[in-house]
Amino acid sequence: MEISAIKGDITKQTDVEAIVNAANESLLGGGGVDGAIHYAAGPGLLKECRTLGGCRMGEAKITGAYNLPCKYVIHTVGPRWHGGNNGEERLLRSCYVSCLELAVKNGIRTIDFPSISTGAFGYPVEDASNVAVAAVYEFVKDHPDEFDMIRWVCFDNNTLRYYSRQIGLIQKQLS
Ligand code: AR6
Repeated sequence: MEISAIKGDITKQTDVEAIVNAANESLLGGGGVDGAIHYAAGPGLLKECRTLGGCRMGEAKITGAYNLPCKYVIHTVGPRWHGGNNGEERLLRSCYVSCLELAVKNGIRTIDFPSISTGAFGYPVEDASNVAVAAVYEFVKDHPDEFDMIRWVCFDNNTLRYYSRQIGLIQKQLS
């Protein structure tokens, strides 16, 4: 079982069954990683998303992956940052848990996450990485045999640095 962070484009990963999309409530596309995923998947993805009736913040929905190299896309809606006292942490944690629950339900053992909420939604990346990495380790502790790989694909060096550091800190505590 591997938990890791790499730098890259999440739409280009060829060794995972599912990638997570940082979407908005409409599930009808947008900019950032959402735009990149819809562009790479092709119009079939939008067509399937139209049938889903959107998604609430902190929840997740699963679709096929169409022209992407993976099998599934798990769409989640992160919180918008409003200073940190508006449930942002609870909602961000809920995104990770909802995605991992959907993965388990669908027999997905390898999954890539983007840095949910830290782009257009403005969540400070250091805080988001702490919440995200803690949520994943906690989930895996309760589901020890369900995954082979959980990985963040970070688009820039700064984001990668925070996720790598947080993973390193937790791994040190556990060893
Ligand atoms: N691969 C990996 N990470 C990426 C990629 C990519 N191809 N492209 C961008 N990122 P954002 P959010 C990084 O804004 O903050 C959309 O319009 C990006 O650098 O994509 O959750 C949706 O429709 C950043 O580190 O997502 C929503 O309306 C991270 O992905 C809204 O933005 C997240 O940035 C969601 O905002």
